[in-house]
Amino acid sequence: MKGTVHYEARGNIALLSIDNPPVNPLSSGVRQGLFDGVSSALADDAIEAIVLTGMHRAFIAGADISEFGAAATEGVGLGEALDKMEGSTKPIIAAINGTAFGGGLEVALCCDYRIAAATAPVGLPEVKLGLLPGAGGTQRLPRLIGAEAAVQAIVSGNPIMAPDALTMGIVDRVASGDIVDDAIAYAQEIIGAGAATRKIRDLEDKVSADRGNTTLFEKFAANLDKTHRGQFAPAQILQCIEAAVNAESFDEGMAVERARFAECMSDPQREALIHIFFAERAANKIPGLPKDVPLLDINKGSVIGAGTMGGGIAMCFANAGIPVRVHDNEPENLARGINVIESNYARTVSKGRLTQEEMDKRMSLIIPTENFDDLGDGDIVVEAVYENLDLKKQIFARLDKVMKQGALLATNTSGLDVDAIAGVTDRPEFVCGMHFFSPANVMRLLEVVRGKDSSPVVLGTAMALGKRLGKVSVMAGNCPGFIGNRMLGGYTRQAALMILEGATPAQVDKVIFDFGLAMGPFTMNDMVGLDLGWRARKMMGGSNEVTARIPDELCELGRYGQKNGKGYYQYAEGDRTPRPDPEADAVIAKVSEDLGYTRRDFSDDEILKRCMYPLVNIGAKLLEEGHALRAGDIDTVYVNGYGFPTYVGGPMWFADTQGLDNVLADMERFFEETGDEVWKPSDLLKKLVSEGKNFASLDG
Ligand code: 3H9
Repeated sequence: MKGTVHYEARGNIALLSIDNPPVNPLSSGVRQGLFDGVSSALADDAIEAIVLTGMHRAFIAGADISEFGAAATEGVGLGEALDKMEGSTKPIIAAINGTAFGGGLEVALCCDYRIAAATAPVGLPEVKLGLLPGAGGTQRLPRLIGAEAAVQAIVSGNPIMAPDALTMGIVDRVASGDIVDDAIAYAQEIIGAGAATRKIRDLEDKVSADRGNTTLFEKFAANLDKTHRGQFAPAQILQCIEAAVNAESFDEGMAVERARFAECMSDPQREALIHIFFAERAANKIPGLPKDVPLLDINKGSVIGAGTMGGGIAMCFANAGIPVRVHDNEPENLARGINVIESNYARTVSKGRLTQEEMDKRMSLIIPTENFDDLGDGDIVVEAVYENLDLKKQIFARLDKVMKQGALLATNTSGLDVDAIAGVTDRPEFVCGMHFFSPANVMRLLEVVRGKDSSPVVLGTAMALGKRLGKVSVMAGNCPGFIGNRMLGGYTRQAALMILEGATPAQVDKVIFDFGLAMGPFTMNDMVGLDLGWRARKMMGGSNEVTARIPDELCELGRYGQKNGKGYYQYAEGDRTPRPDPEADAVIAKVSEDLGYTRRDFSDDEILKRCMYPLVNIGAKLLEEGHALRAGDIDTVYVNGYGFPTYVGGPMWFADTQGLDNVLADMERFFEETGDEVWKPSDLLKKLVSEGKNFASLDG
């Protein structure tokens, strides 16, 4: 069995300590240990109360996610262990030493009293895995804190820090000293006062106050489309909490929870979300990079470029408490960049998500400098100037002279050749790519790009720094566009071709929006500004690409996108809603005719495949070449950096769910119809199909 619970009699108190490192999920041995521990304590007349705590860094991280979908597990079930606890005639005190998430909090809710360390987060994050709390959480939490607060906590799945949990009534106390000592002292108080048990299932007043209040649930249901569009679990959660309020009895509510939990368990979204959970963690593990590789000490950072990217990256350092110098060769840009950072923080303060004191602290960590040489004492420098290889090479040649020995030299290029950049230095082993996504202070993804000479120390340091900055880091090989942007090229190109062939921007965008992305490619282009690409192409003497013709024509007519109210769509004054525009549609039809296309109708299914399957095929090529280490890494990139719906699991997972034989057949058909190289199926895809395997099988 996996994990255990240690039993220790401390006078009249039984101390149960959960031991399943690193985060104590409720694996078989833990469930069995809870059951046995409580049984032993009940059988011993000398024991008057039980204290339950976690060893290592968590109380309990929840059910053991790795057991989901596995064949029948050993030992007692969680329900049996919880029944044993709830049936205890001796009070049980949860000593929440660290994270109590999901089933972990549900265990604590089956205890009679709860005391938490001040730093411990509690919460029911099951929704993030496509699930709902299935061990009584949807029934007990509303009884403890009321239906409205319970809906907010369970539908958001967000962690609640112990002091807030105390205010909400989830815990009874916050420890001021050692959590176990304080819990034992608390237990003695409870014993002194008569050793009363206190079962949440018997609390009625909070839920009866809301009985018959349908507007409460209607209000939340109406909001789900905004907060959790396309997701299955949130509506199920509402039904469970409604049952907690309105069902005849606690047990009847539990039956609703069991039924809804089973529905979530068998929903494909659950599998996709758990795939992403493990993929994000696996991404940190780099084959050939020993876990104990000595890392560079990063105590001070330097950033070059005070534009949107540079400013956002500097904020990442400051947010993590790392002082950072920011340099821009234009003093006005530097001043503007610092102002933007300040107003970003000020906005967060005004929303109540940051204190003024914390903002001041972070601002004090960001040190602007007009002097390039000042950057030299950074343990790391991140170059974040615009995408121009020559410029980046010039900067790295200067950095090589200025940066202290042993510093990590990173480029934030979004797709240029890292080896060419490293090659201008005398220390290419200290160079790698660190590709942040815009806005860097918000987006979770970081692509760490491995140059041919990047040393394991440098790569390990960049990955670890990513974690410290709160990022999900993925290692990418050095190829044009790395993982994310290389794949994206295929997606945007197909979208552009389809509107030449007869689809409309609105139709393509609707298919992509309905699939779960925040917006389709044409709304996105209008938002970014069509003129950016148009000007860049002009500077290079124009483009022969057929896909450039429509945006170029639109720009020639002064249609730059949202910024001036018209692009692929038209926009009303002060409103960002894209509305189809006959003038733009006429431009599209004309260009399409000029280029000799015969316009035809597209089904939504074809549009989706034409947009998604290039991602899959290019992703497969990246795997084949070794530029992506795992299919899960690619999925991690797409859900964290490109707004791909997490509940679909990323493009490679999506392909698996479609059946790779079907995906291959469609690609072969598209190749035959268009001759476009992107449809030439990768060898890896063909091999997987011939072996009856899928992408997930590659990751083990
Ligand atoms: C649930 O509880 C359902 C119930 O309501 C109903 C049941 C009937 N299981 O993230 P880290 C592993 S659903 C198995 O790097 P951190 C993780 O894979 C669950 N393994 O550490 C990693 O393994 P490895 C509801 C788990 O300190 C290692 O632990 N609970 C689990 O940055 C370290 O993880 C959740 O959704 C698990 N539950 O963050 C909580 N959790 O080293 C999910 C972690 O081999 N977990 N592992 O890569 C988390 O949010 C974070 O892991 C946590 C620690 C905050 C706990």
